[in-house]
Amino acid sequence: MRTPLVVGVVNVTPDSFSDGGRWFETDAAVEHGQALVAQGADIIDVGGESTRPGAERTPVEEELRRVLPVIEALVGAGVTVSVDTMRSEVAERAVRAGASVVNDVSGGLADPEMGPLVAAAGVRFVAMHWRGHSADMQNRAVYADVVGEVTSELAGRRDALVAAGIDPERLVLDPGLGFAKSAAHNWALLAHLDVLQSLGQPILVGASRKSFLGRLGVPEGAPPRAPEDRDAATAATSVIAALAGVWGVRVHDVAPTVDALRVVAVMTEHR
Ligand code: PMM
Repeated sequence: MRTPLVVGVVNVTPDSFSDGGRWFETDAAVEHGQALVAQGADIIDVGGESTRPGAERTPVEEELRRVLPVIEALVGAGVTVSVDTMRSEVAERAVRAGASVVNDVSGGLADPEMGPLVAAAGVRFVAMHWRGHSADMQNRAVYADVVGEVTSELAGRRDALVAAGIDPERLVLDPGLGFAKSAAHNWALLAHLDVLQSLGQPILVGASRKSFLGRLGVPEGAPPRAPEDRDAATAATSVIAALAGVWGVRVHDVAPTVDALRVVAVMTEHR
């Protein structure tokens, strides 16, 4: 069994739920990306648009202003960079700046130019399960069978993206925990990663600091744990994902996940 890659998150945004505002200045974002690499991240995912539930869109010029200098500096320092964007224009500029992965939470649905652009660029593409923009996505968290529906909707995305020219070997699928999903939906998807794995594509899991983890051990009606107090629970989800054989995990706090994955790797050697 291969240990999953660790994708470290750098949000260059004033308002992300998990780390909003902390890495909003270019220098702070670059330094943070390098710190995550020092902790063992394989890829740094740079995003300039918050997708927290209820979020409005960021203007494209502002998104470019946020992410491009951070990507350029990290690539210049030898870091493998992913750009977290739903816009083909941002993806194109990011790839020109040296990003080698495009991570699109809409899986190519928000911008019809995304599939062809990524196909032409020949970079890796992460297509996440998505049912609509963040402003009202939680209204779309309606499933009779969340695992079956997410799997078949991702299979549909794969077919469309491959038809647009993306190399299947470079196409990663992601169940999109927290996006048009309730806590119960997220748990069901984590419990059935084997079903997603049966699609035959590499799978990325992004559970890090999400609100379903913030409810753990908290009495009904009490406020959730702060996002930074969800990192041990996040590392536990990384273990679940590793045991399912996924391609990668996307996390904010890299060190605990790297350690947790070491545990899985050494344990597996003794099987
Ligand atoms: N989650 C967020 C943003 N981008 N990308 C992928 N591929 N998968 C995810 O689960 C995902 C994502 C949520 O916001 P955050 O950057 O604060 O974690």
